Amino acid sequence: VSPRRIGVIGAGLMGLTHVRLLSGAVSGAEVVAVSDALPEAAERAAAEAGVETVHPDALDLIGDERVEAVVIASPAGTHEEFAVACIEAGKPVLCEKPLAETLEASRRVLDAELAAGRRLVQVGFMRRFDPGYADMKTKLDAGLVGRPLLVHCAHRNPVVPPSFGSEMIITDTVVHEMDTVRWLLGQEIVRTTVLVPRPTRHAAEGVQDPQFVLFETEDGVLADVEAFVNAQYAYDIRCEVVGELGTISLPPATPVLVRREGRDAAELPGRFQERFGAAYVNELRAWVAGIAEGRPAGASAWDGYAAAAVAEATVEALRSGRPVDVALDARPDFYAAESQLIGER
Ligand code: ISE
Repeated sequence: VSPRRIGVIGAGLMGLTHVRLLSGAVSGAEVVAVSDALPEAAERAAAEAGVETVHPDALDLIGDERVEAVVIASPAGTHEEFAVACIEAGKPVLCEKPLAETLEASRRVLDAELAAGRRLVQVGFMRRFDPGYADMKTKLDAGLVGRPLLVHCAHRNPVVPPSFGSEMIITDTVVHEMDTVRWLLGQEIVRTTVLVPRPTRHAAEGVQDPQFVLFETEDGVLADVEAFVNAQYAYDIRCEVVGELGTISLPPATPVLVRREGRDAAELPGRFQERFGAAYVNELRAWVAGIAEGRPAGASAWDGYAAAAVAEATVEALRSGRPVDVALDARPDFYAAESQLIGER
């Protein structure tokens, strides 16, 4: 079978990661075009991966008849325009999180897919493809610990750029737990609260870091998330589900323990690309396989829209210091049946 021809929009940190993984770790796919607002970035990515075509304009890449499917890894403010263009071109699209920059923009992408009547959008919530999280979901769904009651999460980055403000901690970092909690529990988040301790002196002036976020789900489960993006020591992700019969915890990312000179030391990841390397490969493999088999994989446009609704409410909770209800429309049946086919024109 000839490999699926992929176009990648964005040649920055994530775009380059996807170009490299699609070229080197995902059989059945080849990157045939790259675009970036900075031509030299696109040229560099293309040269490195042996990609034949560079499109200065992302819409030209989407319209390129050689491009069969698209990865969007450009800034969040461009996601709506490019995702809608892919839907209108009938091309499957893997859109990096978030689905779009605002709730309204996410709703417009959702409506475009509903109008097309085909599940073409997968959102890049890659933790669903992390082996540890996937095993947690399998054991939860098997009822091993009974009904979940509480979820405890920690999301620690060692450092972020000074431009990474208090609200980005919610929209760019905690957004992962918004999807993870919804996906693990199979429930929507209906209320959100943000509490703040005294800030770390390692955060930029005026940035509230850490933050303590509390989600309540539609069936009354409470999920707390410690978000700490200037934790200094490592990239450290924790997740524990507490059920009526026991708990299920994310395994440590440490592959090996080294004992020497009287110490027992574990190597901790320093960056999210390292901690979730397998998740990114698995996500791309599932996306490419899903296209070939005509069935969607991973987070849908609905999941991206629901995460945007939770993010909007959580930013409001941070600003107001009060609990905020999540304004979420009813989920269309189109997204209830997981077997929705991508189909081919
Ligand atoms: C980044 O965009 C990610 O996706 C990482 O998983 C997250 O830990 C980091 O805080 C984000 O900036």
